[in-house]
Amino acid sequence: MPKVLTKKQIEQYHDEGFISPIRVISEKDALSIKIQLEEVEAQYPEEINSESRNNLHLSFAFLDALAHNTTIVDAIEDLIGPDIALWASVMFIKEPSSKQYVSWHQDATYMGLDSFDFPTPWIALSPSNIETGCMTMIAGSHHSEIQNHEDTFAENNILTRGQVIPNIDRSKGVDLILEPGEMSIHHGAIIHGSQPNKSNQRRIGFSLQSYVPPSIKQVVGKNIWTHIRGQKRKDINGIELSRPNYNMDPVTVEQRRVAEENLSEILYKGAKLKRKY
Ligand SMILES: O=C(O)CCC(=O)C(=O)O
Repeated sequence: MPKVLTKKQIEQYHDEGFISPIRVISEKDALSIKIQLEEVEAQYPEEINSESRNNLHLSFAFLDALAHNTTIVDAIEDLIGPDIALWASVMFIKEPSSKQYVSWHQDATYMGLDSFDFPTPWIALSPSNIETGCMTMIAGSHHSEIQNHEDTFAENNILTRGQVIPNIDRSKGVDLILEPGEMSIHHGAIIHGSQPNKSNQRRIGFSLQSYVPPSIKQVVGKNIWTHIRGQKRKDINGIELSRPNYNMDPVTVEQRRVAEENLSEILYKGAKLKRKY
């Protein structure tokens, strides 16, 4: 018996490559997380900024709590089973009336994992819709192989390499409209992207990228993970990360540095340039 998802939602994930929307927390709680986020952005600008946006769940306890949120993890368990680790997280912020966008891509391309079959929840901390630049998915595209991606390093493209899959027909896209506190879940091989934020408010999405079962291994860099639920991974030469006891816990802030260096090596392997995110 699934814990959170319906049979139909599980089928939709497998058939179309995504599920949306799923309520995780109330709008009020999402606003409270947004307020905490903006407080730490002001207080620790070196730790959290547009270039330092990965693995913030290691620096900030309120984001660690979201990564362990029961509704999110129950939904993931419905898809991948009871033994769950988190590989990384990314805070995707598009500023009001900005040109930042995300080109068509498949997450699994550069993640260094030996499978493409893993789910990513994306939690809206502000409204995510056509005006603010929500994610758009090409339904069913996860059934095909990983496509050729061209690295563009385009200035306003907020993907690491500005990698893009050319010639995607946007008219086939499905826009994932989310209210604050709702999430979508997408498959590691689905083709997706997002347009600029034309509104006068920030568009903030926390991408838990991704939850993996023990059968999926890191094969490009070191395997460094956060244990979430069930049996702990026992990977030889792997590192299990700790959880922050409070914001800017020095133990996990230091672990974040190690995880970031490793992630950067993996994401930019073979690239001509390396950006700071
Ligand atoms: O936040 C966005 O617009 C894109 C996020 C994304 O590509 C992802 O979470 O995989």
